[in-house]
Amino acid sequence: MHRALLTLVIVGWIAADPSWAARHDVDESHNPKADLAFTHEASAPEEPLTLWYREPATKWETQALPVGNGRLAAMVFGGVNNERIQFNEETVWDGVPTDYNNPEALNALPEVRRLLFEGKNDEATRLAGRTMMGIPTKIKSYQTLGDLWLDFPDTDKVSGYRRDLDLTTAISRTQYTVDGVEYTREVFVSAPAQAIVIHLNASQPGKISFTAKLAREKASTTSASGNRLILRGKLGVDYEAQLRPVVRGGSVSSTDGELKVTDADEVTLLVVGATSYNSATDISGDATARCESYLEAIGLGAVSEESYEDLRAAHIADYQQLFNRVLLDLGTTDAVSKPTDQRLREIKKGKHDPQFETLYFQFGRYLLISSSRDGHLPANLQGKWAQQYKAAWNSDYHFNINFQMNYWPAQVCNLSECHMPFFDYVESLIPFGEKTAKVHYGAEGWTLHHLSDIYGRTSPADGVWGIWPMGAAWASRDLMEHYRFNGDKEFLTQRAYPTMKGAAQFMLDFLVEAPAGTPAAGRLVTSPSHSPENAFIKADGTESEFTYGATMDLQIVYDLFTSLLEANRAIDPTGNFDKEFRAELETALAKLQPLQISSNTGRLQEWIEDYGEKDPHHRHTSHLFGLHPGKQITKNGTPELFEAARKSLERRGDFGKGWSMAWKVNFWARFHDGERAHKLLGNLLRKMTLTNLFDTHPPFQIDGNFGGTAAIAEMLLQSHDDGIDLLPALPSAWPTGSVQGLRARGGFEVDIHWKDGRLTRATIRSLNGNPLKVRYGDETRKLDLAQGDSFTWNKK
Ligand code: FUC
Repeated sequence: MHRALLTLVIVGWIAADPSWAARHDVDESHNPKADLAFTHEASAPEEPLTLWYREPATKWETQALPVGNGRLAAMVFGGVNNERIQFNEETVWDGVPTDYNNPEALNALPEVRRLLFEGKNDEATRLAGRTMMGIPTKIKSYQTLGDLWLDFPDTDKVSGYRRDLDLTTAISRTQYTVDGVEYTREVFVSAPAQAIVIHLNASQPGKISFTAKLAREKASTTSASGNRLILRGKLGVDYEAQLRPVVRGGSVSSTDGELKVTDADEVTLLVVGATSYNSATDISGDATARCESYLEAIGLGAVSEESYEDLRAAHIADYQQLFNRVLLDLGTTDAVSKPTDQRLREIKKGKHDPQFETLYFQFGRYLLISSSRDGHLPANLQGKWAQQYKAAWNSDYHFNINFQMNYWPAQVCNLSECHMPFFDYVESLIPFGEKTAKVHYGAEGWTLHHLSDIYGRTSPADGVWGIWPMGAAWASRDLMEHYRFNGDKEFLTQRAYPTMKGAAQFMLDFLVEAPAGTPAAGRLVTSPSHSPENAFIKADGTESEFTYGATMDLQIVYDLFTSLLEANRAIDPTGNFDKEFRAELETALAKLQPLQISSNTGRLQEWIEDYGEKDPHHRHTSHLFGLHPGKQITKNGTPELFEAARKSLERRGDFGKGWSMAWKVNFWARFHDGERAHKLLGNLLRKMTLTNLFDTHPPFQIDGNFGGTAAIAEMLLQSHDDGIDLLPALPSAWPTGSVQGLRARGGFEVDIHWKDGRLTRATIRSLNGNPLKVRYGDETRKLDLAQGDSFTWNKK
């Protein structure tokens, strides 16, 4: 019966638009014509930092290539008879501004705590599930804005086909020959022009003909006005996309919402998009006016080759001022001349291809620049690339690892500007988090739980595992990291300190003294608590995930409070700044429950009690937060905890979801174990990387890309442990190479060259004039460097 109904619906929909539906599948099986044979003879692009393929993409998730400018994003398929370019705008997000708080929560809190301390975890879970969740429990999804479809005259004779994505220019290119005419299509998303730019060219005049259509399966209308195509609709926000063609030669006309270009010499299509979203509480903007103003600002009148070249040059200049800052060379083999999908297949079979690791690293930097630009929203679970209406985990912001992992490469990979959207977004949540702190916990300061959207969600979501009020404390550490890397005192005073202080005020109220009879009696602990999103087995054999004082919480609190003390001293070394609050932090730190090493296993305990493990290989390795991204556990500072943490990591194993594996590479780098780090990096590439180099959870989730990129940097340079470590985890797979332009805490830019597995030369430029302490193996150098000066360590 369901099937019959579905058929009727589909038939009805096709009947409404027979021409379009007949030509296009709306799902990702938009195959190039079956009879189109690809000859696979195209040669490699000159630029080795290029992803390239000898057939068009047929699958959005695994094959299409991402382009973006931080606000707009697009996935390019590179079809010959028809092209699909799916696109997003960052605020096309279902839902409306909502007060998500639950006024019942606070009443239940004392009882939930009592039950947890008495070991009645099940009862606590049931009560908290009924009373402490935000309302509604779920958020809605980030969504696609639409598709641009281009239909070309059918051909079955194509040669020299290649599609690629050049990471040095952020341009995706499709090229092929039909009947002796060479066609070239370039797609990029310009930040200066705030538009998706599609340029079609041919080697002979008058050879470009196609129809273009904007489409969105759900909730939209499409129309043509003049020669402009318009797609319009409403979720909570109004959304709109407009396409304007700029054509040289031939003719252009529009009918039935389709644009027809005939016998043109050259065409540029400009696609802009916007919504009515202004802020988490205001969605009253004018999407149409925004689209029009974007197009007007571009101002291409009659089009000449020059005007496209100007747009292109402005885009490249804008992109390269970020991308060109870091160069990496891990060695090159013959594999570099092969298509990217073939290389990945060979890597899966065990082939060593170090340039592919460089490509993966630079792809991560590319993705961050393309999905996170100053003035816009930060990168979500899929960056900004989503073709769905209900994306996996709503393509939201997950604060119990995923969102923070997106930003791990930002500072060290010299993209500090791309970190700004994270800070802006986190700060925008403070007023909502203050309300949640009051309503749910009766606490001062601000808090947020394991996920959020663009409508100010800070209360617990999804299920009881969402009652994890640690998000603000963890996220605000990124602002401190920005200060550590850049030394910007104004940022520290005006932004980092107040954001962290608010998170700490909440924590000071939220922490409770564990009662007599519990293992932490008299100590401060969090309650309720989770070790995201793991469960445990108690001595009586019962299972739970809900407890008090999970190790990760204690580490996050330690990290936040010690960061605030560091910030306090940096703001005023004489000790006169915010004295009373500093004293409160010091008192609380002294009373905080310390980390526990299991007397049974020698491992760092994940829980306050030495519970049994429900899932020893669980994807989250939350209790090692203090090792990475935190710095509570270090080789020299806490050797016993360091050893215990290593045992915990061994126990978790060498596999995991994409992001989980990427985190483990970072952990092994912090253990200075280059071989193990490289082995897991290999696992990430072999098991969790799609042919377009997207990370997969599965499905596609971008955190693993960013975590993997950060991990490669972490293997070459670390700066969290009182000084700079050069090549702390260099694997034998990268015997000779160099990296230039990485950034280190303290305000340094670092170039490193190595040969036969040994450092040959490092140059460290001081950006802030801070004293330099740099280590290589057992050797340490300490120097005073003035701002702008550099130190070169020659070890030939
Ligand atoms: C966390 C993880 C899942 C997934 C989701 C987006 O909840 O546990 O594996 O990555 O975030």
